[in-house]
Amino acid sequence: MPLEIVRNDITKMNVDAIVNAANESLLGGGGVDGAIHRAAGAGLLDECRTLGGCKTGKAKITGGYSLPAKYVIHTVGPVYRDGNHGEKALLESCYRESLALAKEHGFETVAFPLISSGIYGYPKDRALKVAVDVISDFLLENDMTVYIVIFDKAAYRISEKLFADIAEYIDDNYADEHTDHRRESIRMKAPFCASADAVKADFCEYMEMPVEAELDAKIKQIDESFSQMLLRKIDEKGMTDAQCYKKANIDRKLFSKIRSDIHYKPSKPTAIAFAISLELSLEETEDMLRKAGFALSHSNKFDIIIEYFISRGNYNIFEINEALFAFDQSLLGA
Ligand code: AR6
Repeated sequence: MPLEIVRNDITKMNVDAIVNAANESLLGGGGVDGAIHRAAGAGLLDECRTLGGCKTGKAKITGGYSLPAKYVIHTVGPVYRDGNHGEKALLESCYRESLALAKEHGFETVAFPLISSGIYGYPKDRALKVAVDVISDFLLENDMTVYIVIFDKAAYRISEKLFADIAEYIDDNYADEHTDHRRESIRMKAPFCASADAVKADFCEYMEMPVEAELDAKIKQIDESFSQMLLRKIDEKGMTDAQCYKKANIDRKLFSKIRSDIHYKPSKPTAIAFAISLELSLEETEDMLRKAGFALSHSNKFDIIIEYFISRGNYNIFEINEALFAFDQSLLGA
């Protein structure tokens, strides 16, 4: 998955490069900087001494020494004062410059801490938003797997308002299986109906379609697999394949597999990620999920959160993932 938010100690990440939230001297400090220097060993400080420091918003690279990561990209975040001193632009620049260095070195995997969000005081929710926005923009144009590493759960909070809103939506819907009473009554009637035609007519009246047209449409859909529906929808939406899988936060290899195997059965989070990327309505999402053998259920928090976002027309996969993470659910994507 191109962007993953994980809870971990960044010094344990086995990636091409981890990013260090350093200070302008590049000679070590507290927080994540201290942890990285301790885990890397003295060789890291020796190399840092040769770099001549680093300006706020810029980035420099060293080896990883005893870390599992091969390299360390050191960047210097802004000290947060009140948000009116160019802090956001500088923080964006840290992510951009670090990603540019990673790209220049041909890295495939990079892990970031939430820069500036500790000792430098940048509010964590806003620091996370900056990270997600800049990294997702970068991933629209580049192939790389980027991790945002969250050290402690408290560091990762969606806004109180959104959290409360989703919590209320879950409360209202959890385990309260949605029942369409009309559909239910048709189902109930069927066993007692003398004539099959009556049931069919009732069904078609419900669907407000002529019987033959309805049946025709249904039969045509029988043979359409998940993969075929996905490709059809990409065309209908006028998207390119790359736009679709990148927006879905799915990597190219997985997309190629789905494209070349019409019977491919994706995982549920993958199927939902495509529905979000294609901005499908709730009904279309359910249809697409059915083709992969899944459904959205009100007995499941994950599903309710997805429904919450789709029904509000919010298709920002990174925001959805933030909310899923906040509610301890698995994230969307491959
Ligand atoms: N793994 C992942 N994240 C971590 C880890 C870890 N091992 N340790 C802390 N964090 P900070 P800053 C998180 O203070 O705000 C240093 O002294 C932490 O919870 O490390 O950019 C430098 O030398 C927080 O969310 O960096 C500078 O002087 C995030 O990493 C100054 O601190 C960043 O917190 C930089 O301050």
